[in-house]
Amino acid sequence: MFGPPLLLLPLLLLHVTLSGAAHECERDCVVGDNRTCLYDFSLQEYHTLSRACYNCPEELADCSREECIAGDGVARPLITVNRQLPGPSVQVCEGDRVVVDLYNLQLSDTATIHWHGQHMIGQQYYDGVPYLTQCPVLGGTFRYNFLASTPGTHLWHSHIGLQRGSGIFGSLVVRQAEDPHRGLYDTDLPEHVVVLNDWIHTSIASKFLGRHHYTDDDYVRTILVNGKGRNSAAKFEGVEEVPLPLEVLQVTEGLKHRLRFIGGSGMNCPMVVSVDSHNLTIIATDGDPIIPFTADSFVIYSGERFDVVLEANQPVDNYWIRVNGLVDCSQLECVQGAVLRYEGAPIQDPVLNITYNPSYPPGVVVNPLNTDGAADEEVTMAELYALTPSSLPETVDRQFYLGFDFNQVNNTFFYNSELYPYNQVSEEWQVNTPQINDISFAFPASPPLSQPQDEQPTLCLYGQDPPCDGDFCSCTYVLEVALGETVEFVLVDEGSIGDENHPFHLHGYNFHVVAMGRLGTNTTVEEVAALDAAGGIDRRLEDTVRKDTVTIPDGGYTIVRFTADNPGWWLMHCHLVFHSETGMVAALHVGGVDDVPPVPEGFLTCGSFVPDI
Ligand SMILES: [Cu+2]
Repeated sequence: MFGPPLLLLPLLLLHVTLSGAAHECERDCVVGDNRTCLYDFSLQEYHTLSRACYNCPEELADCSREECIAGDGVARPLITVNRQLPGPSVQVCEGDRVVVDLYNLQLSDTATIHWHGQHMIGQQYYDGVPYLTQCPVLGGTFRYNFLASTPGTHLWHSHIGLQRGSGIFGSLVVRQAEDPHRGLYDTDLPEHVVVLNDWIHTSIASKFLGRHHYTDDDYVRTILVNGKGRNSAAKFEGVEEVPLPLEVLQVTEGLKHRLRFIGGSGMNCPMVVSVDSHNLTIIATDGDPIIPFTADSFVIYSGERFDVVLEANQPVDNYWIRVNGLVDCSQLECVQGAVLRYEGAPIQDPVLNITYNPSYPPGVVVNPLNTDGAADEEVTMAELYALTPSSLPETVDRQFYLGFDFNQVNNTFFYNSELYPYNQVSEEWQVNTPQINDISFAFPASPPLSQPQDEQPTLCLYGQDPPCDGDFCSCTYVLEVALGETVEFVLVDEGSIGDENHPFHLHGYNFHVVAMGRLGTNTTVEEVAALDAAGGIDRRLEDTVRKDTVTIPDGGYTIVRFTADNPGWWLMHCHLVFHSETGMVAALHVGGVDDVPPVPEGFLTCGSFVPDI
């Protein structure tokens, strides 16, 4: 096997020859035309404003050079795929085979790639979750190979550590030859895929360690739109904002354009998206089509996707696409603009100012933060309608209550209960632990999916007492479900500390969102269960939207249902990297060993080595 230095040269040559041209799989989809789509992902440490940028940002034209990542004009280390931010856009047709060769060229870290939104039915081994579905990739090459069988707007990202928050993400779009919403828009352009992410001015590892082992905050600095933006925190940092070129979405007067928005954030940065003088007709979320719903703005959380139709029905001009950040994007007033430019409009920014405004624009907002859903102009995901009709049975086979919260415990990763316990340090040193049902998830030493013969001593099951070290409980927390059972999750954000929120993501499935509500700034699983038992929670069982990522309101609940028809080991977790990497995670285990395909020949293996002494 070749080591990384030998691989580097041919890879870079390949990327040079591919650059600029669209991938052959990025095309209008036609029935019967299915292709095998090959991609090379070279994952390596990198830096903004590297030598590829020449004189950027002093010379703004240099900022658009190939392999130059300008970010918001502030120098910082990051990790990239193919020296791009976001990484390469994978845009294919339903039924295409996607083959991605992952070359891990990092100095020491491992990698995996998760195909967020693809259900991976029959191809469970390529879901990309370390220590659950595969071993982490250290060196060499790992080939992902799957059929793009879940249509819609999705994303891919690293599932190792904090890498997703460091630049290892990109869009994954699966178009259909016969899209049920085809009549609603005139264009569905590859360049109208919009990846939104939060942005800081240090490495994500530095941010994480400063937050969890020192007294740093977890505030975000700004937002990027398809990797572009300006430093909206400049005034707080006492520096000049660099007028970098912004992302431009070109539209044509009189036409209806399908725009595909992707929530690529790593930290807690829900984003309010709106377009000046235009409303947005939402036609799909997380890949699944909905009955079109016209709104003035929507909020997108980490891991979510919204497809909207924008009708270019205003005078030819430039208009702001405004993205305002909430929660940890609010302290430093994170705001970013992209330009909606009509064909024929002057090449310049819109004349209006763009300043931070965390209020929803006048009119209707879809998917607002931490709402009880009572106000007419605030429309939650539980109130929209799927395009595909459905009628769920009144009862389910299995019901799970999952309480999400920050707990004041002596997490052994951050505290030593004898030397510096939680209660003996001052408040600025007290970092709280995100948990599900008071348990921090611990990954097993080897993946139960690909090494089913291995003993898993760290496993603990829902309903059983977890192992604890003092007040800190940690294990590989598993929800067991038989193949074909109907399942309900009552997701509760107890919200005892702060007004955050948790975007919940389930691998391998999408689920019906049957209820969402808020009791107050905090609640408990017991309180929600009592309210439910007293008939205080209405579940809608007809034509509910199906999602794979959904917000849980702080101090409230989101109730989701699905049929467990996809066997395997599926991660379910808060989609914020600081929360998931500190254990706000569980694993859904559906069916048995005989229900999944055999392990691919030569698949990576890993585990502990502890022979008898
Ligand atoms: Cu969270």
